[in-house]
Amino acid sequence: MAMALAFFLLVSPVAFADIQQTKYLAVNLNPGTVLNAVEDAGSLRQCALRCPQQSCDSAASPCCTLFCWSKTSLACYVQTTSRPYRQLLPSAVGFRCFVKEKLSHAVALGYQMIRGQCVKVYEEKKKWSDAQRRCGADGGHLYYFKTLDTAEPVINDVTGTLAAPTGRYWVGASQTQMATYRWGDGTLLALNTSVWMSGEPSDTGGNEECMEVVTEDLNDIWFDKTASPLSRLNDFTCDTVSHFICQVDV
Ligand SMILES: [Ca+2]
Repeated sequence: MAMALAFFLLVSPVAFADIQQTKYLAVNLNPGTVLNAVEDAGSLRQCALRCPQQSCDSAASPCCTLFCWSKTSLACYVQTTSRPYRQLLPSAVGFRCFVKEKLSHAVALGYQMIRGQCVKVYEEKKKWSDAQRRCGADGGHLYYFKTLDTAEPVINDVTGTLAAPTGRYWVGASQTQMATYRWGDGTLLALNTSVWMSGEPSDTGGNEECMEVVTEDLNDIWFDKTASPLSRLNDFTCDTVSHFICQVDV
């Protein structure tokens, strides 16, 4: 069961421009928010300095998306784009948390920071192209990923917040020409990669050009629960209305 991860209420802007090039804004986080490292820090300033200051524009280097510090326990929690550890914020009380300024707009729209990625699953259902437009209006795009080992915990956590999940979500990949599939950033989605479910992409009827992630098969006849890593990608008809996952780049 995914934790309740939602942010709530951005509060007064407090920037750390004096010690970092990147500004952070104060934010309240729910307990159980997934962060990925905890260290001791004697001050809020020291905690802020534990955030790697690299630009998030480079996938090769880690960047810090948010951090929290407790004056009581002197614990410093950080969330970066690269650290694999899973730490849960133990309490909303006594912690001062800060999110990267660039992401504060998305956070105010209900986006969550999960494993260093800024994502939101929509309860409403839309066609793939309308879903892409909805994400674009938020300043983002349909969620895309390159490997399931990094995407799977993000997908599980964000979709776990839905009241009535269907197990099928539009993501940012499509068939750009016959038998050629690309992620939303234009990179090739290879046919032999393990992200595909068994027998997919099937392009059934020559009419399946948009990609969905399948997390469960409610009819229990199609989804291979034993596959490891779980293979989750399916091509499907673009006009089907479905839940969808948006992402704002960090
Ligand atoms: Ca298919």
